[in-house]
Amino acid sequence: MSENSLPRTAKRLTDYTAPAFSISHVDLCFELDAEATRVTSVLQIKRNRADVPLKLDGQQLTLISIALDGQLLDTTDYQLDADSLTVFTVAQQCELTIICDIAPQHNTALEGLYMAGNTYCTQCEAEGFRRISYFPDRPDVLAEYKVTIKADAERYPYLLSNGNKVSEHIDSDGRRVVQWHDPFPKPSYLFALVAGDFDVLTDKFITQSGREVSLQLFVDKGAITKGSFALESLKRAMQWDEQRYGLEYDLDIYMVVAVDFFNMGAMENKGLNIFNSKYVLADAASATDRDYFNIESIIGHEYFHNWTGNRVTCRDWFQLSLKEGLTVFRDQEFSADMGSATLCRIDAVKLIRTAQFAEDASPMAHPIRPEQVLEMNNFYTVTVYDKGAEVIRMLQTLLGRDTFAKGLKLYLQRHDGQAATCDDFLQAMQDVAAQDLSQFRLWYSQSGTPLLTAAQRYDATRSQLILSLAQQTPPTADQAEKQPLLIPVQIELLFNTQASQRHLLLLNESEQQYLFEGITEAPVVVWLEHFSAPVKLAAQYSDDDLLLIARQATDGVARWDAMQQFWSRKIAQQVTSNASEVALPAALFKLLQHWLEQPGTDMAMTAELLTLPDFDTLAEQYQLIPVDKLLSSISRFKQLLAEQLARPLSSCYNALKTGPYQYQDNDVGLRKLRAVCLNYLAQLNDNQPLLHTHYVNSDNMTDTMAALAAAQQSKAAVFNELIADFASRWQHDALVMDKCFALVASQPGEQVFEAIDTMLTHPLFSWKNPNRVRALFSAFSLRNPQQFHRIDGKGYQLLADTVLRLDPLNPQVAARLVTPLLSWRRFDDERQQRMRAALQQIAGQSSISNDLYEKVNRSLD
Ligand code: B3K
Ligand code: ZN
Repeated sequence: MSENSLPRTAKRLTDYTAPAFSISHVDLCFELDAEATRVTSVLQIKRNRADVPLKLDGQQLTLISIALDGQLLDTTDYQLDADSLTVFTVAQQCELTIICDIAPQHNTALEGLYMAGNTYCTQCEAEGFRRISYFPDRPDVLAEYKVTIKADAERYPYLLSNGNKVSEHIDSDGRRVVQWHDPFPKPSYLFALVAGDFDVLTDKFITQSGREVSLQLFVDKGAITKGSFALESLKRAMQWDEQRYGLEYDLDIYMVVAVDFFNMGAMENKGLNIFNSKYVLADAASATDRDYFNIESIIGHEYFHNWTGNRVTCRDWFQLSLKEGLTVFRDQEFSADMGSATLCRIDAVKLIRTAQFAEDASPMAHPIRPEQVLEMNNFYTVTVYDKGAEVIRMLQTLLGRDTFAKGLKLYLQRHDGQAATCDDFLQAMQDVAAQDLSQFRLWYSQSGTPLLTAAQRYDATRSQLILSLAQQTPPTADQAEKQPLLIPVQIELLFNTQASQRHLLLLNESEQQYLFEGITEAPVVVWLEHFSAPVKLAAQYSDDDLLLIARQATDGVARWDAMQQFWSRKIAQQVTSNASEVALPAALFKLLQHWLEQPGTDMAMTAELLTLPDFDTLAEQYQLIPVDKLLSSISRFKQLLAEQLARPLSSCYNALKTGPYQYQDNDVGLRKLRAVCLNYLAQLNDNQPLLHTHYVNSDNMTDTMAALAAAQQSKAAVFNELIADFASRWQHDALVMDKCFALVASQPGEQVFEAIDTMLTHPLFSWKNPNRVRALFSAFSLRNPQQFHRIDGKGYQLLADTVLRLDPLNPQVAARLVTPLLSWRRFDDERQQRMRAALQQIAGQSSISNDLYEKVNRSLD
């Protein structure tokens, strides 16, 4: 927490200077105590620059003593302020010993060392280590760590840190004392410590070079059976990285700990990953297919960081996408290889089209390598992560898979053990590809979503096809001027004969034309196949063209996308048509019916083809979002489909049966398609008993959630009955109660406000637990457009009150929650006024965190 009176100056990428001091070794000793943990830190320091004092970062630390080469310093030798400790005179080389106390029990921000229930754990990325001890807390200071942990032996059977365990004994005070050593130099953000009592799941992995790695998964007592999927996923990830990129794990032990209080998904600390328990624990009864998918993907993500992030880390935090964009790309490729590649890609595209496009259009717009940051935690964004992954994907498309893999190898070899930059990465790619990537580099520095305009002209007499592409990136809040980018545009030409051609077009100017000879009929062009670039597309398609692509395109993503475009157009027509009802072509119903009657082998894909775009996807096509008209148009078309297709929906639903629950591709697809059918059928009044039956007959959480979600969206009376049963059945399981909280908070009716109030009194709800807070309030603000965007502003007010209540406890979570309010300029006057009032109420508080300050101020500027 900073006072408003403190200077709040953003850091800039251009101000980077190399560290004035390096630290070769860190020796840390922790004497754990909830109220006063004593941290002794011995640093071996080397000066890199003359004439500068030694300035260390530190926050919320109680300094006990400092000694330089064994000599205690007195207060005239150093200066202490709220964020740093400066030692005036330091030799070329020295040993600095700092003792301070911290209070994990009172650390509700969940940064640094804190208590997750009875477990001590840490979160140091980005700048949490400075809450543990005074240190140059920046990613380009890499040191070798030795860690000693002392704690009550009975209450803390497991004392964990990075690297390999060196020794363990009980001392004369009955304390367990464990020592760890991590041989790989690392920045402070990768430091980790965990102390607690757990159930442990163990296994081993033999690497491709024959080394044995011990795998250990630590979970809450009693949860051991829920850990096996995560552990199996880890082994799959280890094997995949060896096969795809030849990358092998490097320590003798790999530990994963699941904790119940965590600000995000997980953290890749060297050799000791710490996970939000939501992304570790799973069984059929309590986890959905989506939960299983997420666990595998996040376990993979954190594992892949061992090379892309840990062995080669970031020089400064502006380079975050160097490790995150790349590692998201790697986890996406892993998930694609483990299950349905098309579905994975569709998921990624949905995220870009909703959250990332929205971020580009918001006051927080930034390039994947931001240039100016006040609070680093605000930049762990969908732009840095997911657009960053799209940029890496484009590079792979441009260079080809093999050259890209070689480039990655060269980058890792060249920079192993170093803190690198995005430019270093691109340089390695450029060196292997012998291709000039200077224009491609703009993707790193330019924010915003390019708009691609595509057109075609066919000349039958010459058998020529001329394709034209134009690009234009609208100005963003952070950058007015934009330049043309290098955009890979994959296309497929579909001919009546069912023949097709695929090409890769490179667009590097504002406008370009491409000539194809020997084309004997006018094709339908599938533009931007597989979403080959993170751009918006304007192409002149007829309804028939889109339905043809949806039927015939080779790429599943393109087929799904054609249906999305079809619906976006119909909904846009409905939005502008005032009272008259936009008709749907008979060919559409025929096609949908065909899919329902013959869902094929990839049923998850069929489910996607049958699903309308959601509110957020549609909203990104408007500068000024027509909230009410969008909602009513979506709902009208959904109702129409349910009525017109009632019979095939019902037959399809009845024909789909699975055996006992398994997380396996075919079954996942089948459950997904059944859920889509159920969702439509729930729109029809005489189908209410079906929801009940689906719920009662379910032997797994996926089907249970399908019934609850369908009941909730259809405003069925049965929802109240089912959710009450669900809440009572799972009242003791916090992770499942999160699903209940989210369903309650996203119900479209106005009773939601009272329902949220009631949930706040639930014994498992806690303002201190980010999962609980997000389950209720992110679900409300992100998945309940009807009530969040109420014209009377009650939804905005609820969010503002929540954010203000949370900020003193956990600024990081508060700042994430506030996001939907920031885009107030994109709504009608009345909503604008109310959203702005909510933001002003937040900005007007005498003391708000830097996290919140940066976002709210950028928005009100
Ligand atoms: N690197 C962490 C994220 C840390 C977020 C700090 N606010 C998890 C990940 O991306 O793997
Ligand atoms: Zn990551």
